[in-house]
Amino acid sequence: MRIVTITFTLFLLTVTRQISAQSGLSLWYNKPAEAWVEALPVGNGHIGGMIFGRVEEELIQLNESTLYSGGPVKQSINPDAFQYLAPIREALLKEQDYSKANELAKKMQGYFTESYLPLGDLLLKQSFNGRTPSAYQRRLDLQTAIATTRFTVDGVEYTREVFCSAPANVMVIRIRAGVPGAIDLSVALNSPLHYTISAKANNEVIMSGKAPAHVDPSYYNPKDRQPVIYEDTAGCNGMRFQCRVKAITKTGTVTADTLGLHVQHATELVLIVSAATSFNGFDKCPDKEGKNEQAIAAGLIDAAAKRSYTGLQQDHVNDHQRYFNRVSFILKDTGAASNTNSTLPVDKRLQAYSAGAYDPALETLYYQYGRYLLIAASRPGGPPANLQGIWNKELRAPWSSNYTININTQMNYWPAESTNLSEMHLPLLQWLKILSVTGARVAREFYHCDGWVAHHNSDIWGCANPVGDRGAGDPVWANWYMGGNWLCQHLWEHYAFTQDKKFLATAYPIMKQAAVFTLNWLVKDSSGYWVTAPSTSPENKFRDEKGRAQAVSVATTMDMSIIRDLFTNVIEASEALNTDQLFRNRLTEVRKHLYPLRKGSKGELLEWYKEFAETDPQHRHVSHLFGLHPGRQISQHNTPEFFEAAKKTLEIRGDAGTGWSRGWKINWWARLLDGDHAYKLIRQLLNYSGADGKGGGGTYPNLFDAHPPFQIDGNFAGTAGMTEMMLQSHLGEVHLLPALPAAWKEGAVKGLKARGGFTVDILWAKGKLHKAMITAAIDGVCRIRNNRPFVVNAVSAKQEADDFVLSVKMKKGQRYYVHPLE
Ligand code: FUC
Repeated sequence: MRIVTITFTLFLLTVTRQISAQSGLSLWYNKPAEAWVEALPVGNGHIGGMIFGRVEEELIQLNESTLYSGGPVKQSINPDAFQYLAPIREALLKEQDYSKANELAKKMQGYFTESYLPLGDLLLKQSFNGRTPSAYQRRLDLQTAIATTRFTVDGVEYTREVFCSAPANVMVIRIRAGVPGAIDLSVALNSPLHYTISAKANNEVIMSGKAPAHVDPSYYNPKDRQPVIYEDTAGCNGMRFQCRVKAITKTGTVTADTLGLHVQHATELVLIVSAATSFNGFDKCPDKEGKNEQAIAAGLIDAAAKRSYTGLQQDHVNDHQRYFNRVSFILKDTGAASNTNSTLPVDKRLQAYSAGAYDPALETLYYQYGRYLLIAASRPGGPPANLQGIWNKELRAPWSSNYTININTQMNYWPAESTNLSEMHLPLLQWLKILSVTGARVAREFYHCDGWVAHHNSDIWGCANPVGDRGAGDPVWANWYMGGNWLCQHLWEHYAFTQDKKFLATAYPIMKQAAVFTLNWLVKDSSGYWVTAPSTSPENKFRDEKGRAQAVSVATTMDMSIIRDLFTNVIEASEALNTDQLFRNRLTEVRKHLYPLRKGSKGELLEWYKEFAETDPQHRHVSHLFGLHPGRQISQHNTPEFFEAAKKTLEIRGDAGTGWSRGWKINWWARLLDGDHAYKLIRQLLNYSGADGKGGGGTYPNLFDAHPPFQIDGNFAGTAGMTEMMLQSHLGEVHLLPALPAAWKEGAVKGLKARGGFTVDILWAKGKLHKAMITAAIDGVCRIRNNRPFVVNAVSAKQEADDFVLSVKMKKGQRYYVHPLE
């Protein structure tokens, strides 16, 4: 017992020391990246870089977060769509003719979204005449957001550091040699888009280019059609872009020409990279009405060049740490002393973990990587993180690297609030304003409805129509009407966590107008319930009575769950703002008669209006569990029957799936309060996919999420899910350690956020709460829940079923300690 206490006290001391500066947070390798998914990402929400760490020909693949094909969404693209709405409803509600409904749905489609594009490659050629370097290491330090490559050739140590500064809005590269004058190097730029290279003075190289006016998705290849079109003579040509690199060295010489920069005899060299596009908002043609990208790129580089490297680096580190250091998460390594995992390069470590090795520090590294990636990909003022965050090398990226809003975009932002990165949520919330404008046009044009609607895909232009090139899309994904409604949850969540009423007042009209559309969209079925028709369950099919696979039906569980969630959030928002009582009453009334959740014959939650047979019982989407997560309709105490049904559904679906599907399952199992099963899914998510993705869903060598292919959402779902295991707050309570797995025996987390404006630190030992500290952002009541008896300010919690619960009146800014009663 004494030994345990001493060990734990030591652990606490370590925690206190480490928690403010969590150590070991880096990804390192002992060889350069060959594949893109081995390269290391840096970013400032605007510029993204994938660093390969190669010796003689270093490659940094570049992105600029606004660089998309196309221009503002076109209007009146399918004025005929509306005429199919009544027939499709008739086919569904009267005839139950799902095949007919499917064909009609196709007639109600618009155009595909545009594509997120790569900016180009930055190449650093430094010849060592093929000599083998020694002491090679490349590393990404998550705490400083600096990537370093280090190696020695002929006794000379070379160091390359790269970071993307948000304050200076540039990428900065410093190359150093251990021996004076040892750096001879050239810098080149190229791009898969149209571009030209020019040189300015003697030390700057400029790549100026043009994005295509349209790029088709990679899965859409009709005959007689160019997938990439540069000239749109009738409409709007694509955006211009520019990337500049300036070399600064005190010791060496630099010349510049159309091949790039040529540096000789330098001891230390700093390269500053700026990038800009002519993107000027969702409603302006980036060609005719574009911004002056040249002036922007030149201005940024000139401003940065006036600063010292140390000054730029210090500003960058301070800025990054202001966000990153808000949360620490450590797990005590209770494994054998011979555990050497942390001395292995990360890819090897992941392989060992994937084969079953115990490595809690890899789990916390993965956790913090999710937070690192969100800080790097999503910054206020910029666009939201897309399917690949901001990192994409392909002209026709998988699924256009767009916003897929039937799960993926939302998933990107699940950790934003709970892991104390609320500011990083803002790009999504700001973009919703745009989507509500384009979505209002679509609601009117396609359905003659008020309010606004968005379907399953969008982009920087706010595409809101059902995609499919007017009939070529499969309704199983294209004709889904809940994208906007679901995204509105993020507006509410931002308020729920921050309690920022000013924000809520600006968000409320967007939420309300989504509800207005929905009130227009709902119809009554024969039993008097409000239902949606047409309706799909992303991206799954059922078998109709004749055994045919079908997608389009009535009132899928996801539709009804999202609508219930939206209405609840709008009702609560109108209460918080003390506004709109009549509208609130209307929503409350309609909510009572929404088609309800139902159980199937296996005890599972039904996905469709009827108990249809499923075509793919292990399908990656489990959309009907929306009410369990990210919704709040299903819970152990409020809806025990559906709580059990949700569990059954997940058991039937199984634990396999694409990266993001596994990530969502962590969150679901956490909400089912089953920490061990959630932990099993962490292991599934951290399954080593290999650089080629052949290992299946999971994680690439650079810890990027593997669908496969790469899709960043799973990283964020992983971080969010681990947080849900330690802290939940969606039911109006701060639930401490709701789903702690046996594998996380002792640990500590600091700086998490809970709804209601609370900041929470938790320490646990032997799988039980040891101590927690809660601070409130506003005066108010905090209802605390834990599965063990506890006290706060000498008041004991009361037992409620298996748990203990206590409501504590809190004063803004004061600390409240939760102690277990032994
Ligand atoms: C949805 C998913 C796919 C993929 C794509 C981007 O279509 O069903 O698995 O994640 O989005």
